[in-house]
Amino acid sequence: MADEEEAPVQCDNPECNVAKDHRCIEGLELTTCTHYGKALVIVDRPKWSSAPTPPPGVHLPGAEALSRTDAQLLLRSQPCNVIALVGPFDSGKTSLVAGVYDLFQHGPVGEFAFAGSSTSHSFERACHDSRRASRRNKPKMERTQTGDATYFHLDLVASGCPDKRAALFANRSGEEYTDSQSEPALARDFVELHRADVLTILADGHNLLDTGLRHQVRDDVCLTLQAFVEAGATRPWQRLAVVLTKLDAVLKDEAKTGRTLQFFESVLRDVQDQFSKNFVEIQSFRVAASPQSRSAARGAGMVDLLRYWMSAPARLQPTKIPAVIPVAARSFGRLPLRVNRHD
Ligand SMILES: Nc1nc2c(ncn2[C@@H]2O[C@H](COP(=O)(O)OP(=O)(O)OP(=O)(O)O)[C@@H](O)[C@H]2O)c(=O)[nH]1
Ligand SMILES: [Mg+2]
Repeated sequence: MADEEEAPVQCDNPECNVAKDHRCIEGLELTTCTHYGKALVIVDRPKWSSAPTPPPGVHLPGAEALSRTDAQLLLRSQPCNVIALVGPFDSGKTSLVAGVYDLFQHGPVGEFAFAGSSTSHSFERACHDSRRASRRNKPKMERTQTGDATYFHLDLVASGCPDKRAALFANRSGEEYTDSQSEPALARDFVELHRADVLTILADGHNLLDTGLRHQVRDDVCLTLQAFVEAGATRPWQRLAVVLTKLDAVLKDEAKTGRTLQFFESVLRDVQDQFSKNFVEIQSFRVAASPQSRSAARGAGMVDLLRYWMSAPARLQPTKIPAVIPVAARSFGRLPLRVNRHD
């Protein structure tokens, strides 16, 4: 009877082929995967025809930061690396995203060339306040509003590679990440973490200079990661980047530079000790995305970071499955095979 037919295998992750191969794309047991068993929801872009009266003039596509739904559509349409930027308020997340876009204004960055963006208005707005055209004496960045993460999109082409690959940067207000330290369950709703290829956690270089505040920086990094792990928001195939921001401030205060960098290295060691088993790779970087002095060049350290962000996603690399050799029921079948060697 129709009622007794087996329910179809389904998963709300569009990249997962569990219906065909019965294997979770994230390498999890089907019973523990949070996507398994949920129906795939296909969300259509709104069409002009559904609007009551289209506004007059030429209709150009929007170029604002993407919502979660638009980011999902982009993920389905092309190869993409997702980069989640995590750090407390003022640690430099938005400046880092704007800094990457700004680097491409002068041509290719390392082996990567710019190949387009669907969020150029938001990039431009984020860059404006740190440019001379804003007529500010000091670069200033608007604080990111609380609420769902928004996504900045860049298409890049690596030299020697014919196809473009997108970078999708998830940007969220720092307060929300800080709140998750005391309430890890909040991190379950940070969807950008679940799909991130590179989780990027920021350590504010300016605060690392201060002997009182630097311990808070260490706690912010370790407690935030601990909360994400407890909430099940990380994946074992993810890479982790631990990034010291505002390198110019650290280099400017020469008397404190050495000890500040040493302290950052000790934060990195703590992260490696506690979280090596949770990530496929952990690397550290030192960057100046929006320097306020000449002690570091604009974009210092960011080429290496961009290379790490765009490295081949580990989630797509085949994992070793231990071979299980069935034990034969009959003694004859358990005799070792004799292999003829022709040396
Ligand atoms: N000296 C220096 N200051 C920087 C650098 N990058 C960012 N800043 C400053 O740090 C402040 C905070 O930067 P944001 O990028 O807004 O920080 P955020 O992490 O996005 O902050 P929230 O959106 O509030 O969570 C701004 O005033 C920036 O100008 C840098 O490389 N050097
Ligand atoms: Mg911000």
